[in-house]
Amino acid sequence: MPSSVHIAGPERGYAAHPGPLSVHPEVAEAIASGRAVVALESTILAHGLPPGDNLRVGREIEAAVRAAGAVPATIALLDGQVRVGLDDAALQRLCDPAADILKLSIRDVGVALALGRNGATTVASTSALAHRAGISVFATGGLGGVHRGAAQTFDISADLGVLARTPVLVVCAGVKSILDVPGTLEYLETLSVPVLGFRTDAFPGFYLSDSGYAAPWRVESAAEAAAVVHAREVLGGESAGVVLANPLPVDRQVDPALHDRLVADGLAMLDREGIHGKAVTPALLAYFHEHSGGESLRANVELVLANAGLAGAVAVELAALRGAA
Ligand code: PSU
Ligand code: MN
Repeated sequence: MPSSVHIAGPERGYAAHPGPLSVHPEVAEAIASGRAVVALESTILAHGLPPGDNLRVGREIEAAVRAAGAVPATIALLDGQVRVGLDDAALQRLCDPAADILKLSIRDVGVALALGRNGATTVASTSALAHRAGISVFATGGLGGVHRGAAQTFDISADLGVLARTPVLVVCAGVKSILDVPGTLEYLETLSVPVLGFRTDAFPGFYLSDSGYAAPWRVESAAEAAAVVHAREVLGGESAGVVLANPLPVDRQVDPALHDRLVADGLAMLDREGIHGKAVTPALLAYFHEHSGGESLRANVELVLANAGLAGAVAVELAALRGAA
């Protein structure tokens, strides 16, 4: 990768074995000088948004981070390297449905590297790799969570376990109501991951502004969210991340009646088709995009762009706080 440089991550084990982490020069420079950087996941591009829209949206997400004054670092596995910060050619490959891009959670990353496979990173793997590169703010659409029926299936997204041991702030629009929302909130409490509502007392439900469950904490500004991260750094001893849940404005959410119908039909489709494991989330998203007359896609794009902008603003505030400390 001539256009990238290798850097050693902040973890001692990693520094001893720099490995194939390839950080885009612009990103590496921003990290080294303490400027604001926002990590972005690539599963939303390769497996969450329909081909034809994903590339445009991927570029818009990066632009939203830049507009807020931060440097975007989309993370993916390409050509035997973990790439932190992508050029447009890499974004194009990720968004090409013919490119055989796998969905890689953190457990898959080493395997895919060894076997020479290309892949997109989930919230779990993006958070872990961002932390290793020295990035502490991350924007996505929706967090994975506890699935309905998890007591039988054990289907709980690895996103939650990684957040419990990775000090990264994840800006998301809550979790989709295809999940067990109260179960997810309970599990985040068990894992000691704080959850902040952004200017809301309600935990957002992705397509819906309000999931029907309360957010444990509320912050009013990007500065307050950054202050939370900074206070935890100063306090020390906390290895967990933070969830910053940013709702769609009520007048931009998906119509609740349409939403409830889609969720019921989508869950029935999974049952009918016998879909389970890591295929569940992409299959449901595709189902919604095909059966909502464009509404699920519109809402998904709006919320991810809003999250990218907010993450950029938080990263700017956090850089200022660290610089002032
Ligand atoms: N939510 C979305 N779009 C997505 C995802 C979540 O609205 O594309 C992706 C994220 O990458 C998340 C992953 O980490 O799905 C969760 O997958 P699973 O439920 O298999 O852990
Ligand atoms: Mn799962």
